[in-house]
Amino acid sequence: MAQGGDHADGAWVGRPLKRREDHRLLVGSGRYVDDISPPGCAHVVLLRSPHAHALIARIDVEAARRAPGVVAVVTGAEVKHLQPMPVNRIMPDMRVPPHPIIGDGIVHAAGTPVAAVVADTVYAARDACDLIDVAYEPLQALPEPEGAVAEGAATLYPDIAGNRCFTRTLREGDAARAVAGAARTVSVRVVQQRLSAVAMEPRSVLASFDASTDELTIWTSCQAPFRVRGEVARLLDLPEARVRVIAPDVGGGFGVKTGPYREEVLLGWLARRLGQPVKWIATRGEDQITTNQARGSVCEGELAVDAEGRIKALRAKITSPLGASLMNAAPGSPWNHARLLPGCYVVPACDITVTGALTTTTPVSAYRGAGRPEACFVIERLMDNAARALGIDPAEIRIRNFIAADAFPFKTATGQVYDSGNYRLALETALAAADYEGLRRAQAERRKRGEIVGIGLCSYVEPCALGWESGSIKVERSGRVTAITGSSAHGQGHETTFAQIVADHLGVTPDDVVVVHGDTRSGPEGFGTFGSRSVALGGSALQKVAVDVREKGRRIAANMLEAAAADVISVAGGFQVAGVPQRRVLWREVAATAYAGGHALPKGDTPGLEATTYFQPDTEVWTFGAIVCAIRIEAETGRLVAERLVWVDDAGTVINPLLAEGQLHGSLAQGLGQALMEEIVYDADGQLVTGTLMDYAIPRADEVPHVMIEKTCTPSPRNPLGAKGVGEAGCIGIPPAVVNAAVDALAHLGITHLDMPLTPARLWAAIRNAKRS
Ligand code: MCN
Repeated sequence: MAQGGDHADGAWVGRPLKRREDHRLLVGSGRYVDDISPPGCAHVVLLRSPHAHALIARIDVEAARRAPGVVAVVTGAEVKHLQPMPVNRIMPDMRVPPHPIIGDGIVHAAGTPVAAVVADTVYAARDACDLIDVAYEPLQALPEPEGAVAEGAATLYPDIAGNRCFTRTLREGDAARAVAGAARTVSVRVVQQRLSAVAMEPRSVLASFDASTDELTIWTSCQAPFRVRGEVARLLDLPEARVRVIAPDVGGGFGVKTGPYREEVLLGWLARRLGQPVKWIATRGEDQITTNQARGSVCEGELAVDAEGRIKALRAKITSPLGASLMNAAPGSPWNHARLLPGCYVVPACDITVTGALTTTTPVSAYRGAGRPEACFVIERLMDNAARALGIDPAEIRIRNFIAADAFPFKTATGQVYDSGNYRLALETALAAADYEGLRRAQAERRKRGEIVGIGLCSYVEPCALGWESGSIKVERSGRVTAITGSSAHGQGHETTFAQIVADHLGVTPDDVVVVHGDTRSGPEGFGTFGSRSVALGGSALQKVAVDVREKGRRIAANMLEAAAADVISVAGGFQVAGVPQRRVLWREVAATAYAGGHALPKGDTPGLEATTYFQPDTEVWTFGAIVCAIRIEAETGRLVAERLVWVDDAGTVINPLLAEGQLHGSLAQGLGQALMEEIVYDADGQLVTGTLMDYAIPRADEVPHVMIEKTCTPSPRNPLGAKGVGEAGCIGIPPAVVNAAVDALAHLGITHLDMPLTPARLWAAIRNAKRS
């Protein structure tokens, strides 16, 4: 029996369709939170602490309450009865500091709200904020993670000893013994700079309460509306059925908008209490100081190898900043940092400890990569150091240590189960495309002429698709299809990608499929979009449920055609009796029968033509890839120029190559931003020095180099599509490739390590200091 979804000639999966989402965004018809203004909407401005760590000795809001246009002024005392903000306690024995909706009595980070002003206009609310009189008694700030957990550091929370939120150790084999018996050990100390995501749309929330239905609706610029709904309902003690969360068009999330954030809870509370809609739109500066930052860890890594460069053991001590209050996903990045350290390699023994440090700063949590970039950076720097120590080519040492293509599923020393991979093929494909040998010859020549040129490699893994996702499909009376996903796209193009998947399995075209997402009212419970999970999980859920609906359609069609279901095949637009094209019914005819119900239905089938499913694989899927990066550094200015960038990314089955490549370009820009220019800086008092885009540099289009993208395809056995994720690869692979290239360029000066960002000033100083010594 031929199955639908076998429409080999008309297969939509694999086609580089342009995003159907783009037109409305490009012509300015996008609808973001700030575009929505219900009648009577008031505006919320939050007064935020200028101090990193301070007692609030007194707060007087009376003058603000009397100011023109002011509807209400709320302090921490009025909302302290609310349940605490959530955190995903994935680490054992986590000690969780308070995370109040509004600071009350004490603040632990600059930017913590101490009062909320609600007024008719945003200007009136801002003016009223100026009338609030707060007396602070500053306390010691601890912005850096190592300082926060150092012996004798001030205690930030009385019941959290040493400011340690958690410490977790991952051990396999006898790493100490392996190190003692190794031919060489190399080490590296990596200080990952803290980063900001800088989404084009700052965080924004609008809340409205309908007293007649007792229903709270929240529009929020977020990536996971179901999570926000669940937590807002819990914190405000409302049934989830009475809370609706909508993520309209979202102007970028990059992991930092998974939430929930305190503003979502506060606005929900205010809307209900005041009985009028309320809106809060973060200013750029407010976004920079309140939206979770990322990275920031310090890692001491050590790799032991034998005389041929084979890895014997890996040891690491990681200290990760978490900020003053924990975002829901806060422990996720440190955990990824630790568990992903073995990367693409066979590591027989490991001893890895990760500590989460509470710091008097903005929360530190997930941002594109979320621990994957930190882990990859450490192991890839160590591989280069080991190659240099033994005089082995960096490509060769990687090849000697890769997990073999026939060793999957493979369990790493940290207990992770990789699904499929061919790391050697990816690296060799990249080396060939880059003409690695030619590059090395040219490097030797150019060096003779005094040029500073280097070549950097990186091999990476990208775990994706943690958890589950839902999918729901309904064939309408017209024969058109509604597909509802629990994922919540904010730039990835799911409306296009998912339509391709559904079209293939129902025998319709993507134009026949309307993809709905981002509204908790519209479908089954969902998870959201982050961790490069949506295609492998959400796409697979829709694939599975499309097959369920198609099979019901086949049974109804068979009944209508008076044929056995086994003789009916799915064809473009509907079904036919195999080998008899004139005996055919269209989806709209099948749907008409399904919704008519009664005797026209096959025995045992119920009316309707829709289904819902949830998809959860046994383990994550592991995308992988390799990068070759050739750079030059201008000696006079320290400017690093990427001359050749070749990248192989293997995400298994790719649904839409155009969009997948777009994802690589986006994450390349952000990875390059980390490598070359981005850095969140706090001074010793915990003041954010890089609070504006005048101080926090992000790459512009003309600073992103051309990249040659090549592919290998190693499908995942963990989902029916064979798909893995692509969303974060550049943030993972680009920084170590660039830094390895820079160190390669400067090794002859005795430079063995460089911390990011590789700004012209930093490189220029490194070259000058090396020449002096
Ligand atoms: N894709 C594909 N075939 C695959 C995998 C992906 O065709 N095998 C394509 C699809 O078009 C899909 C897109 O790539 O829509 C991304 O798919 P996936 O890798 O599953 O990732 P998610 O959709 O779950 O997106 C999350 C990921 C992450 S973690 C961050 S952070 C990120 C990113 O996506 N943030 C983004 N890309 C972003 N893109 C934009 N424009 N804005 C963000 O905030």
